[in-house]
Amino acid sequence: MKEVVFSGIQPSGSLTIGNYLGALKNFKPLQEEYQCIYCLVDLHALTVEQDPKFLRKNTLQLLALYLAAGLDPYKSIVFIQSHVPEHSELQWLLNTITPLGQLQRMTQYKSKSKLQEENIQAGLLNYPVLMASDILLYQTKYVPVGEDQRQHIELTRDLAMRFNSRYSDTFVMPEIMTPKVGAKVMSLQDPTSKMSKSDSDPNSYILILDDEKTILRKVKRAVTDSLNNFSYNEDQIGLRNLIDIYCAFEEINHSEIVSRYESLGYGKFKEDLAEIIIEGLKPIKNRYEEYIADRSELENIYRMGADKARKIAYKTLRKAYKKVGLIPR
Ligand code: AQP
Repeated sequence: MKEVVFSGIQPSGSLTIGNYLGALKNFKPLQEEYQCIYCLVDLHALTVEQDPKFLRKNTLQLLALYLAAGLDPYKSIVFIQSHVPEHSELQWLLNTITPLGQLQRMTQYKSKSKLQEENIQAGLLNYPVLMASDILLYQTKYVPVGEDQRQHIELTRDLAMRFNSRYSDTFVMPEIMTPKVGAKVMSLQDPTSKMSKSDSDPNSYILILDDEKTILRKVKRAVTDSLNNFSYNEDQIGLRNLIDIYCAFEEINHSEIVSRYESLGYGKFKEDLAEIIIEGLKPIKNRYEEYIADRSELENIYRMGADKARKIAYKTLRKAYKKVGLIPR
């Protein structure tokens, strides 16, 4: 029996290179060694207001990107979260053992609730419990995600531990799996905050599907500093972020980049970086165009994925229901 890897991405917009380097890029190589389950977490996207038309479009776009990034729907299970109702059902059980205070301390809740300060929705607070349910339903061992999800994985572990110790062993204890570089790509306009697909400033992020000119323009506009000192350090966080992006695309060490560009300067570095991003994304973009054009194939894939996912999810849910004293259906 292979160990299980589970991860998901929200169709809350078009994917950034942050989503790519922190998560998507790392999905494909795991398929050989593990039973991989990759979800399109559409219910999570509802924690902020979505235009229904765009949500549908973004969900199919995300599926096409998963496939373009090399996910094989016959090796991995690829499905849409809302097609497997067990996710919401297990969430309810987990809600009953989740302390409110722990949810209120979540960094992502604190930052996103600022954007809806007048009218904070309960779904935003509860989102990490749904994420715990996503992970625990599949007896997941590893969760490949970006660094911003660490706190949510910790909560998932706490809930698994609480449930297991109250009702006996039910869930596998999951572990976070983050990439060595690219685990936290920062905004190009404000390198103190992370790059996000829902940022209101499009210059703060690069999308996987951005065209070449746009990528070059965004990289050139990226905030650096006026020190004119090409080095990798804590005081030059804008430059450091760009070097990290370079390292993640090229899979080389930052000291190699510093020695390559210390005499060439910021301008040449930015030009080359844009080129590296463009080249790195090109194969995915090309394959994406093929997948997105075949709507019926996308439908076959997500239906097949949901059928497989439901079989596993139902088994776990049934076990959890029995343990807490619910009469099996
Ligand atoms: N800036 C980032 N650097 C590295 N990894 C990142 N991830 C997100 N941003 C970065 C990783 O991408 C995966 C999918 O994330 P998500 O869509 O489920 O939610 P998110 O973390 O909230 O991503 P965004 O882009 O910030 O979306 P919005 O703006 O909708 O909230 C996760 O593995 C995440 O760690």
